[in-house]
Amino acid sequence: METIYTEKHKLRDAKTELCGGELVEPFERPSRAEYVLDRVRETGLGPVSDPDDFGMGPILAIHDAEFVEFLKTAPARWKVAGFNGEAIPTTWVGRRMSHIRPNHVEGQLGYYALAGETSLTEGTWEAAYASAQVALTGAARIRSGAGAVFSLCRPPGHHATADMYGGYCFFNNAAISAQHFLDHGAKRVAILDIDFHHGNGTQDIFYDRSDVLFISLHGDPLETFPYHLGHAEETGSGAGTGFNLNFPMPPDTPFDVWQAALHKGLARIAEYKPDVLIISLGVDTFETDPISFFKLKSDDFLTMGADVASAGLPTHFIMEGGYDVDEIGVNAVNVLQGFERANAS
Ligand code: SP5
Ligand code: ZN
Repeated sequence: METIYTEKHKLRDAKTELCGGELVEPFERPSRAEYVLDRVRETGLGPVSDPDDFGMGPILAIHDAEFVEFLKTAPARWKVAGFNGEAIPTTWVGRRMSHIRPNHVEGQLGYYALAGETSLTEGTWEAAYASAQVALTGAARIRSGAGAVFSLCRPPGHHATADMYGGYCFFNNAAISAQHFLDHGAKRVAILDIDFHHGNGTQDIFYDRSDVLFISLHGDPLETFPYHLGHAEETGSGAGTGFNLNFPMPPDTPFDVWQAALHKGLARIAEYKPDVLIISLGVDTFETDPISFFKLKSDDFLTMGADVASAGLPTHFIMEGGYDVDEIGVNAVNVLQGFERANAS
């Protein structure tokens, strides 16, 4: 399987994350992608290629233009406003407050952030742009006939909505990939999100549409990030009713329980008959992930890869989360190797 990767992810290198009332070293750090790349090379998974440049068009097919401009300019504007730390929101649009966009950069952070842990920094926009190009290049390979591709995206994307960033995400790589397939002849795309956290951004972007089926397995939002979306009752709206499927699960969920939800999701995908399957691949379901609470073991990632292969679809793997950095390479590549071994046998 080919991997798409660029070193430009290193431009996303925040020094601070707001965590438990302290500013700590971010969990989402450059070494994550390095360890995954090392493991891709060590296992001989396949060639590693640079992304092509598809420009802003496919990003703007998903994201609001003023939001994109805000991400690009906010770090410099934050400095000009006289602030010394990295840009983090201090306000939110609370219930019954106005959705009029403020002029001041501090107010705009509150307007565009869906979470406060993610600092905006110089370089973030360029890294997020490159991450989207990685996903677009992976999608193009599938369109050219590849059976499976691994887009080693960083920063991740599944928490980003059309006009909100947060949860370490800026551009929604999976959504950008899905729309790219639809704009080039696909009729139906399924996105299966197996990151520990609910893919609130992807759900929100496609919530009223039937041309994208969104399925997410995740920690119950009553107990964990992103807290305010991801309940089982969220099944889509309007034309999208029945095309959104959430499987929230409680603390300490072991693999057999998680896998039963995966099988239900795969059954729905089989019924939907998509032209292509996108996997939002987070490995923060791992038992020692520092910010998550599922109990999956490294070998379980091989099994889930084989299960995904049983769908028999062109499959675009897009990297999302995973914060036990020492094990992220083994766990992520195990999914891909499990997929490939199942296809070979
Ligand atoms: C892409 C992705 O996986 N994003 C996850 C964003 C999670 N952000 C909130 C992290 C909260 C960390 N709290 C620390 C708890 C330590 N036990
Ligand atoms: Zn996650």
